[in-house]
Amino acid sequence: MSNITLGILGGGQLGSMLSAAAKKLNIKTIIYSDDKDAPAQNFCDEFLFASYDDKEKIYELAKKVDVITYEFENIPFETLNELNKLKTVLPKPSVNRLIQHRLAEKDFINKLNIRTTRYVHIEDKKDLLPLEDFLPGILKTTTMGYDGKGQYPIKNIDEIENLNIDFKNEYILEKLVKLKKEISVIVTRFNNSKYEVYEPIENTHENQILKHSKIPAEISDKIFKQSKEWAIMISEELKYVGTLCVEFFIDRNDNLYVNEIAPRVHNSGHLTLNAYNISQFENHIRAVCSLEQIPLKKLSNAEMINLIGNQIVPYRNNPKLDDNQFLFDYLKKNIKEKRKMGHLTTLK
Ligand code: AIR
Repeated sequence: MSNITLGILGGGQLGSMLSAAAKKLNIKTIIYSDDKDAPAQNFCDEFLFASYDDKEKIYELAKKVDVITYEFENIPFETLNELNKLKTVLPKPSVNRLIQHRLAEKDFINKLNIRTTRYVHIEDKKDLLPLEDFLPGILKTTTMGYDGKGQYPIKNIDEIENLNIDFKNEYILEKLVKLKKEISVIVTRFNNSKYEVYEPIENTHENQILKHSKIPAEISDKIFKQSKEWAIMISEELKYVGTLCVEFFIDRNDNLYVNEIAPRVHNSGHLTLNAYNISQFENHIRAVCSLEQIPLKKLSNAEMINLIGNQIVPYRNNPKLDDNQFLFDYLKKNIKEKRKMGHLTTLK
């Protein structure tokens, strides 16, 4: 019986699945969220509802736990940094600060000689005008975006005139690659520079939200090897502890590009719950709590579909599942358009 208590900042579905994995390892979890309806309160041992800048509550959390992690990169850096003075926060807060900022993140990746899309920093609408060469592209806020939030596709120069966005934020403009497909690689790095890497996962998106993931990805041997190598390089350079996901583009000439890094467990890795001996969630818990590292074993091919918005409803009412199907309802109170409400994994 372990007597570790883990604090988790953020209370969405990722927090739920982390809590469930921790429970299996006899680790207690305290979820801290600024959403009073946070679904992870259904899975944790204790729930603290407070804003992320509530100093008193943050101290209360620190007092109660042995180690702290987070499930959402939009947790303010100052909160993580304050907490890290009191108890160990893993992955370390500086990782989050780097990756929270798209420009810093991309500069970091390029310094490792790893290819990204072409990008420029945009502070004002007029910065866009000479950048026809970067179109079609996507304008993205440098901070605080996820699931397509804060992202604006721009097809051609005429569209710039009609852009109705707030330049109080900073942006980057990324040139689109001639996309063949998207994959992700999930890696868990342990304290001693050891790794467990999952095989590349092939992903499809709808309206900039992940819709479908599958293993094996239909990719060349070159891409299979390179994507895993780059994910390991990135996690090593960050001295990362925990589970991390690298999202990649593959272009029509079979070139690989890093799209972005998620410093956390990732939606594309939900199929690892059923397709591997150890899921991305369990590996994250093992790494941040310094538990034993167990070699990964793939048990099955798999595919996962996200249930977005109303798509959860028929599954809630009358789920007819086959033996090889696993339904996860995130138990979110309010169904909203574009909101991830659950997922269904099918083993193949
Ligand atoms: N999440 C974190 N980064 C990207 C995503 N999708 C997960 C986290 C977070 C939840 O989505 O688990 O807490 C927020 O979901 P929602 O539906 O409340 O916006």
